Amino acid sequence: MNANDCLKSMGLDPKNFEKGDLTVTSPIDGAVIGKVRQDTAATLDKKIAVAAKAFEQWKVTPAPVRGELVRLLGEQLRTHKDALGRLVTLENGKLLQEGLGEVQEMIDICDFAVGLSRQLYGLTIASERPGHAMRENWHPLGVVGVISAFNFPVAVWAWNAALALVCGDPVIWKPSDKTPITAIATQHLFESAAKKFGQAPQGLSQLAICGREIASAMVEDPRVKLISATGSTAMGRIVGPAVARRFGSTILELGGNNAIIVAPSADLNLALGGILFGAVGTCGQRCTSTRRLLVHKDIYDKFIPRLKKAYASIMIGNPLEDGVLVGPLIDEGAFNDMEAALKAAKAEGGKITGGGRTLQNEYPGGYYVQPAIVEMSEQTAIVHDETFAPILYVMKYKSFDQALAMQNAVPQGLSSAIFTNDVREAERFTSAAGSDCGIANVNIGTSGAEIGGAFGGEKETGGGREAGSDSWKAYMRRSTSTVNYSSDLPLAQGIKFDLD
Ligand code: UN1
Repeated sequence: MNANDCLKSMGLDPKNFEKGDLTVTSPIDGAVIGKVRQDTAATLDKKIAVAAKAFEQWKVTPAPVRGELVRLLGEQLRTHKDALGRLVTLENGKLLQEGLGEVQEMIDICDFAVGLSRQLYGLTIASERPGHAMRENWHPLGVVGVISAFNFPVAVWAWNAALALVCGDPVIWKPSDKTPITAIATQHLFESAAKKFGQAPQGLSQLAICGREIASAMVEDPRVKLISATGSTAMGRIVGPAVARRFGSTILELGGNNAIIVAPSADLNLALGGILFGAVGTCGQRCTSTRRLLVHKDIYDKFIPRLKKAYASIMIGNPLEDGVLVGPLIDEGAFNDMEAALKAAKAEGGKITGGGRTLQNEYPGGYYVQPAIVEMSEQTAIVHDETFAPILYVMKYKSFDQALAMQNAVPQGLSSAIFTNDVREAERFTSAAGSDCGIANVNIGTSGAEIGGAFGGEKETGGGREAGSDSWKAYMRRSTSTVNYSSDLPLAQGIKFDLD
């Protein structure tokens, strides 16, 4: 199945991808997949108005009815998992397994959201006044703007949209301009679900395909109550303050600089698997990718040669082919960033194994690289940066306290992991005195989180939480109601305010 076959099997006409002003190429070989039409400031403005109107109808549709639409969306995704997963691989370059996994994440969050549509619970609260009842109500918030990155071109939308829709909010989605075709396909599947559902207001889910300048209008528009943005910390520094200025709310899911600690008691086979999937999986282009490895000095000399050997045997190549574990980087810019980071690491004393471009004869238009291991004596300046490429900085530690301090000594705070069989280390790592990240794992790697947990991180990662647990609350507004069912009017705090 090529891209056109994928589109056709989902019910889209490939002819609609022939004339647009944005050309989309595949990272696999640089071939053009299609051309898509971009929004202008005027079309985006209209979409926001349509979404605001849709909100009026959607917010009073009962939540379990809203859930039925999301159930139908999940059904569409199940039916078209193969085609959409393959299209993700073609447009983004991740392995077919990972493309399918991404669509599975969409299905999973739809299932989660359907259940949630009957569980948008508020608290009842004990009132200090006699004959009074107090409770919290969760109400729909309004239009939600979703800004997503190329690396999870469809799943991130689903984490947001499935929750927003059951919470009563219309969604406008600005996908990465590197991956708009999978977004158009996803929107089409949503529209098929909405048609079956039959009661969705027009414009409940819309796409905004545009560059930064036009998207900034959505970020600044007070009709868009929540902006959920996934991308770099640099992007978050622009989006966060712009939304805050108008007192809108944000969910920011920004850069990570995720470390794995390998303790002396670790099961090294488990550690090896977790490190490989985390560091070279998705060609190091997950925000949860493993970027730092902290290995205890007593096992360093035994473990690092094993790791290097495993790296040397990894098959790099076309992500559609069986056996391949590392596909291409997204584009030349990503390759240049990797080269620059390796150059800086070398200048800062790093000892590099791997790195550099490969397969340029077979794929002159694709940027394939050898994943790199960089041994550093300490966490120098470059180790504090997130480079979206398969570079793993490896450092030695002497004591658990030192490992924890190193783990926490970077500006980002998304994911972290420890491989240990020492229960005291494991518990300390996940305790308040342990990892300062939004995700703290034991005996699994830093990447590949399930949707059931709240996903996101601290510090420069932005503090937002998406997907499971109670992340849904960010898509709703809370009102506290006190109802007096007595014949008196007692005041709180015992205040007397009588006329006589
Ligand atoms: C991302 O890279 O933006 O935990 C999200 C993971 C995936 C999500 C990554 N479930 O690796």
